[in-house]
This record gives sequence, C-alpha cells and structure tokens, in this order.
Amino acid sequence: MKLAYTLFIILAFSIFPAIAADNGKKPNIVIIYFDDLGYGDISCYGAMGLKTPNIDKLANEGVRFTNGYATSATCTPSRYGLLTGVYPWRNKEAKILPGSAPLLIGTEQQTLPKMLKKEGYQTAVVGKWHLGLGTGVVDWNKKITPGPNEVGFDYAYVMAATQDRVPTVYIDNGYVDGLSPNDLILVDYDKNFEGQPTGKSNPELLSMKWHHGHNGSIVNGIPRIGFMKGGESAKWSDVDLADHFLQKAKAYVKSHKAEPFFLYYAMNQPHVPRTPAQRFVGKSGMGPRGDVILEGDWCVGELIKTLADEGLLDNTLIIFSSDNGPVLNDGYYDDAVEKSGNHKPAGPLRGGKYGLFEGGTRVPFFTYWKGKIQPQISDALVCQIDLIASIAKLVGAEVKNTDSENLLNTFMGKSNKGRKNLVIEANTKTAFRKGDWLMIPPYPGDPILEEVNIEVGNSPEYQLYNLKKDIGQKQNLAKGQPKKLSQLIMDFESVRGDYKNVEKIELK
Ligand code: NG6
Ligand code: CA
Repeated sequence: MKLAYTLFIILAFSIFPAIAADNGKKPNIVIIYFDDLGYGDISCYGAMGLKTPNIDKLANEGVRFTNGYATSATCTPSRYGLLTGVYPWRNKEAKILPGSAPLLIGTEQQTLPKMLKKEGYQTAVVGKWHLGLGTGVVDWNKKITPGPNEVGFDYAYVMAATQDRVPTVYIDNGYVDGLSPNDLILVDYDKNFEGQPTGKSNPELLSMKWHHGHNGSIVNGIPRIGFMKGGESAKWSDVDLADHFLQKAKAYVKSHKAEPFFLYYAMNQPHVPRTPAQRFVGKSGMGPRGDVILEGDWCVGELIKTLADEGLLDNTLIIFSSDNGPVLNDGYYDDAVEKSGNHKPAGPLRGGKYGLFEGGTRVPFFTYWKGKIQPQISDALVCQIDLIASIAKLVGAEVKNTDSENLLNTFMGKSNKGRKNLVIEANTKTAFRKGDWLMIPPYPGDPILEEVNIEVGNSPEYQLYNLKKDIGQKQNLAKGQPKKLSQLIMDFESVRGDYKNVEKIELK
C-alpha cells in the first residue's frame, strides 16, 4: 500500500512537475514586451552610454539569451508569432497594419491567453495592440469587436496600433476610453476629413516635425499616419502614455493577485514618436530615443516593485523581450541619429528594424523567476514563438499545430538545448538560421527604406554567414561554401516552402 502511494506521488509529480509552485498555486506569467528595443540598447547587453539598472537586475538574475529572436523585424508579425506560436509568414496579412485594419488573429485560433484561460488563468493585455480590430469597418463610437477580448484576454486596455497612427485614443475592453457622445470620433486611412489640419498642410502647428511618412492628422502637435476627426476628450497625452499604461498594469496586478494571472505588458518605448515624460527629458544625453529607454527601464522597475510589494515575485515567471530590432530615424526629426554618439542600438549586430540582418530580429530576451531560475547566460537558439508551447508545458497544458517548440527547460535555465533552426522574417521576406549559420535568399532591395539609410539585408545574391565567427555579418560565404549553402537552401525550403513568391509591402 505504502509503495503504491509512493508510486502515485512520483507519478503525479512527473505528470504535473512544474505546476507545483511553492504554495501550490500556478505561477503568474508576465511578458514585458518593448517596441523597437535593439540588442545593444540596454546595459546588460553591452550598452555603454545608457544605464538600464532595473532591466539589468532581472536579466542578470535570470537566463539571459544571446540568441533570442522575435519572429520578425516589425511589430505586427512578431506579435502574431508571440501570441499564436505560428510563424507570421503563414498568414499573408501579417504585416505592419494600419490602425483601421481588421483583427488579424482568428477568433477560433489557438492563442497563448486562451490556452492559459483554460488552465484557470485571468488574462490581460495592457499597452500596444497592433493586431487589428473589428472585421473591416469599425465604428469607433460603439463597441469595437472582435479584438483582444475575443482572442483570449479577459482584460484589454490598449492602443489600437502604434503611437504614430490614428486613432490616438485608449481602448478599454472594446470601448474608446473617455469618449464624449457629443464629439464622435472618425478615422480614415485614405483621405482627410474636410478642413482638418495635417502635417503636410499645416507645418506651423507642429511641435515635432516629420521626416518621412507621418504627415496626416496632427494630435498634440505631432503629425500621425492616417486621419482622424473628433474624439477630443478621448485623445491621449503622449508624454503621459508610459505612466498611464504602467498605472493600468499595476492596478491589474493588485486586483488579480488572488488568482493566477497572465499579463502581457506591451510597452511603447522606444517606438516613434518618442515622447518621454518631462522628468526623463534630457536624462540620457541621447535625445528622446535614449530618454524613453530610461523611462521604459523605470517602468519595469515600478512593475517589479508592485509584484514584490504584493508578495508575488516568488511565484511569477517574467519574460522580457522586444518585438523587433532598433531604428534611429523612423520618420520624425527627433535627434535620434544626431545624438546617438557611440551608442550602437543593435550592439555588435548588423542592420536593425525592417531587415533580415541579425539586428532586425535578434533582440534582448530573458526570463526571470525569483528563487526558481539560476542566473546564467544562455547561447541556446530561442524564439518568441516558442513561448506558447513552453508555457503550456509549465502549466500542464498542450498546444497543437504550431511552429512553437517546448523549450521550457531552457527558459528555466535547466538546459542549453535550443531550436535546431528558425525562419526569420522582414517585410514578408524570409531567411533561415540553422546552427551557427544564417542564409538569406536573393531579394530585390527596398529603395524607400534604403533612402532613409535603413539596411534591409537584401541582395541579388545568396548570402551565407557564420554567426559564431562573424556576428557582424561582414563576410558572405555563399560563394566559398557552396555545399553548406545548398544544404541550408534545402532545409529552408522544407520548412518554408515557396519563399520566392513574396509580395512587396506598401508602407502605410
Ligand atoms: C512604418 C512607419 C514607422 C513605424 C512602422 C511600424 C512610415 C514612413 N514609417 O510604416 O514610423 O510606424 O511603420 O513600426 O510611416 S512597428 O514597430 O509597429 O512595426
Ligand atoms: Ca516594433
């Protein structure tokens, strides 16, 4: 009898090993997701001129990945990959979306928050959404649906797309926050509303000038992408955006501490327009881009303080990353280029946002769990699409039909095993990493981006790099290593299929 009981206990713990957190409660899960934060933008990844002590503390006490990837070099596809575990290039619509785009994730689709809900979690997204809302034509004055609530989030307090896109309002569980019924809000991405000033027609009204794109409606002196009219009482204050979302994230944690929760805290820094709160202005010496990174670091510190004060830190897995690599000039004159000095936003990596070179998708990525994860640096190849399968394992659930690999032990610092290969994506073009090798197929260049000094990594020739020996991708080995190249092309095609058939992306 005693033996049977012992066997039962052993069996029970081997089936549900990870659920047994200290107090028997399922662990909370918090994803802190920056926007356009580069591999070299924070001090734990080598930034010399920017000090990010709050982020560093977590990274240094957790598993810090040196080969951690977003799936894509832009926002929407990366977020799609993160939340579904499916490669974004499998969905043709997964590209930078306008603020009026329909919901990209199917309401029947499996998602990270849905999976957690089934396991008894409360789920929340606070911050940037940028995965589309509604079914095509949205009336912003009524309930906006389907949206985050319909793909698994019990609570959603979000901006529709980006800070530089209309509508510049917060959306609280489907409703525009603070909207007055007497001042209805209208949004259009094709044409302006009669008589409304724009960045193009009324430069004298601007407090921030546009460099490229960004010449639509003016809100708070900042010209945006797209046009909007009305909704004055609901418009956000750009300089308060970070504080506002932080406040919502903290309030959520405090009011949900009794049950296990999943919080996806999708921060805005350092995406354009870079509008630090007054107390951070000038703090970095690198202009607004540096200042908002310091502001983001402060926000992380505040959220962690809240988790600690509420006694939750021992039972919370924190995952930190960024949706894509860095960009300096992303369409506004904001001194990012002029004031960056010796700072290298992508660290040792080549390229950045929008590109297939490593700087586009290899991003800061670490896990932290007080008392559970032993501090270490891991070279394992991991990607944000792996979170859904790994977290499923952690909570005793299962996911099917994804590109996600269960790397829970690696995320917990118990193994150094990573993915064998990974397809990365930039503006619907894809490249392939296997082991230490990275192969980029031939693609035409992108004159629009190249004109603003953005290196997208495209070339009429195949490119092959040994990332272990040449992290900066200086030496194309495609011609010298034809066997290696053919092997990679074959392996790539077996995962990716017809990679040549890509459509060109219009910048909106
Ligand atoms: C581009 C915008 C850029 C940024 C990006 C989306 C122009 C010229 N550029 O189209 O400023 O908004 O879209 O960034 O308009 S992301 O991080 O959300 O993918
Ligand atoms: Ca981004």
